[in-house]
Amino acid sequence: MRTQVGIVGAGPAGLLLAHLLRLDGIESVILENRSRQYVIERVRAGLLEQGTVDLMTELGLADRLHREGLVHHGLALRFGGKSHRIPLTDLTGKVVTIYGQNEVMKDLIDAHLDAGGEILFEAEAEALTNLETTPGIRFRRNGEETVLACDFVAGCDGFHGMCRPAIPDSALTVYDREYPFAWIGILSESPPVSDELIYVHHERGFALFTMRSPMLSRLYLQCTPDDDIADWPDARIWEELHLRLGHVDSELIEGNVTQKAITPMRSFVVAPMRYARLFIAGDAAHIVPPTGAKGLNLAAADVRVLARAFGEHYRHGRSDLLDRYSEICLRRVWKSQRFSWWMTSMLHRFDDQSRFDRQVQLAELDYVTGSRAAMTALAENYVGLPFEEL
Ligand code: RFL
Ligand code: PHB
Repeated sequence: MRTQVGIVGAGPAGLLLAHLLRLDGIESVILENRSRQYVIERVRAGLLEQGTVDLMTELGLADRLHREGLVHHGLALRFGGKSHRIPLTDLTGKVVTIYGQNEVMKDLIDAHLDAGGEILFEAEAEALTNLETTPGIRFRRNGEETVLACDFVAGCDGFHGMCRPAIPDSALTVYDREYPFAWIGILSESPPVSDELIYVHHERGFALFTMRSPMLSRLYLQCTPDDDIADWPDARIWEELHLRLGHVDSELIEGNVTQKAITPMRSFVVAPMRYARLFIAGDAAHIVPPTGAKGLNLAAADVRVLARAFGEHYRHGRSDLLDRYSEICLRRVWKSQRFSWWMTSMLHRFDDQSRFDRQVQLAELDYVTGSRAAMTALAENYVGLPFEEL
């Protein structure tokens, strides 16, 4: 088996890359260890930057996204029992769109298969071979081992994948930060409490009120990293959501909870995002805490650069952009890291916080919601910084 670019992982990074390459006349094969059903049903991100929506539109993949996505022009930061609106569009001229990652996955998978693209589901990549010369990906499918030979490997296999660990430790620098909290996330069959997202800073802990559709709410609560989901029956979650939200104009309606999970929080980067003929992208190379809604958007920004670099290589025989891939991506990655860390630090409860630190945190919230300059800084990061010039 042979292709030009062997892609490990059919998440947003792997699939967007495959589409970009196909449109540029470059062959790829995607290996995905999970089933198609599993990949489509996995509930994760929900907020797309305008640049991500524009990329999907350019690729001709955004018909349903434009029909069903919810366009947002602002968000609320809520603390001290009051909501403060950040008018994202007034401040930046841009919008963000709520459209579930699982819907993005459905659209990308359907369109890629319709166009004759190759995705092997339930095919687990086990080892990468000859990365310096003639790469291969050894994978197992239906109990059989096969090698996919390729010119390059794109490691799009997420944080727990096998591509990053295939790079010798001595060739990578790891930057890591863990937070002393996690999020419980639920999906509830009930209308959202507000048309716009509400990020809540509360002494009981952070909460986020977001949505998937006018009839489906997505809700998050700060919890501890060692919390057990079994200790969070629905009634306890709703009680906490009510307490942290406090009194707002419309009522928080409780619905049937269809999904419930705990997500740990970390910030993580490896550099460089390349080793020989292996290029890593998306969560395989970096993780952000979800408070800034950047993970999927960063994955899209990485593969936009990577696809362009492969295009230059195959069309003009030039490797300049491949050589600069990591450096170009990491500039955006670090700005997203900074923003996600900042939002996380400003909005969460820290148990070991000193009285001084607590007052500084409150002053930060007061400043961010009171100064046009500070609101603009938040807004331009939130809607997404411009793509890098290539
Ligand atoms: P993914 O999505 O993890 O996909 C990797 C794929 O690789 C497969 N795989 C393998 N396949 C073959 N062989 C192997 N050995 C393999 N090992 C792994 C996996 O099965 C999987 O299909 O990585 P990718 O493509 O880099 O995409 C990253 C995004 O999924 C992630 O950053 C976002 O979900 C993060 N995120 C958010 N991002 C946003 O931009 N906006 C948001 O609003 C947002 N909210 C969130 C989030 C993530 C969350 N969780 C659950 C972590 C909210 C939450 C709660
Ligand atoms: C979501 O809708 O799931 C979502 C939105 C914004 C975030 C994180 C998650 O910051």
